Amino acid sequence: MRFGRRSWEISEAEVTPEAVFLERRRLLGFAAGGLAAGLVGLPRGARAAAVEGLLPAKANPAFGQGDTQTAEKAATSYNNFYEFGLSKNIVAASKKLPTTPWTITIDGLVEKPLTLDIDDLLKKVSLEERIYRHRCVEAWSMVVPWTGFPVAELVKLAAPKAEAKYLLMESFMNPKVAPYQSAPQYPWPYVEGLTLAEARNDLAFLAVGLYGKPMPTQNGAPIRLAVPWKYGFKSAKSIVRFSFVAKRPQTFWEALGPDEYGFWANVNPKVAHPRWSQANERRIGTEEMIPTRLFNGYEAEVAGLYQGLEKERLYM
Ligand SMILES: Nc1nc2c(c(=O)[nH]1)N[C@H]1C(S)=C(S)[C@@H](COP(=O)(O)O)O[C@H]1N2
Ligand SMILES: [Mo]
Repeated sequence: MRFGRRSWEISEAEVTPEAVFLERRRLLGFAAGGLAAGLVGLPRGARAAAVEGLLPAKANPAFGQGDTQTAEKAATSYNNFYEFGLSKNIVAASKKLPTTPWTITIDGLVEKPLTLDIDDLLKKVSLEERIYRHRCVEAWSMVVPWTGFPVAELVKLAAPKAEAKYLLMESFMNPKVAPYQSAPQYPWPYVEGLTLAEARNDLAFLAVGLYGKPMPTQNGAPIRLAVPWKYGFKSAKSIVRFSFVAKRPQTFWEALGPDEYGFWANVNPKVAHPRWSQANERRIGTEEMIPTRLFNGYEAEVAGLYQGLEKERLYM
């Protein structure tokens, strides 16, 4: 039980008729757009995210040709974000996460450790739009336009030392707004990781927008990973820390169920999950069933990363 005022609640002094009206609208879930969701509920002094001024970004035609995009409504209302609940319907709960300002730490075995606001990070990279497939380990999938920049750009900014072999990514920790983070049975915060070779692969992407708009909170605002050749749980949402480390990090899902969710988690229709087949997938929105492809169809881009690693559990 907590008795103090939560950071996202408005104080007595701020209770003007407009604020009451907007707060009620927000609680009823009406004003998903700018005004109520963007202003009410944020700590005093919060500002609009700089990403808005950078959108829409130029589409990169090298990615996403030939795929039918998933309807925006489906991709932004059917989500996995377990900090906010175990159902797919976490949109309203996730909106309680304040995402401006948002501080990012880049640390570990690097020449240039950095702590900076996401707005300042965005000044150091260039944004583009890429259409990627996304395949959840639960056998549903989608095709969406992310706006962001390659993870390789962040690696370059950090200048990792020779001893750095992995990039660890950590999601936010804020049990006051994310109810499931108070449940002791989960190893929060959500942690994921890539080898540095994977992180430098051009496909590995840090997304700050979706469908040409700032990233919706439920999809991982303000910044989330998109590694489309891997099962969806690798793509950590709402990242606050990038840490360059020598040892393979233990991830959230490995800590929970090492026999079911491995570190590599590359998509492979021939390697079943212990409890279900991975041969086919359901496209959300259309509910079409289609065959799953090796590396989610990105074999040409990423297969080379795994040469010599055939003895590892690459596909779990
Ligand atoms: N922090 C965090 N990141 C996360 C998750 C999560 O629960 N918490 N779920 C993962 C899973 S299982 C999937 S399939 C994708 C879902 O992303 P989407 O909701 O944008 O489709 O986010 C991944 N990233
Ligand atoms: Mo997933």
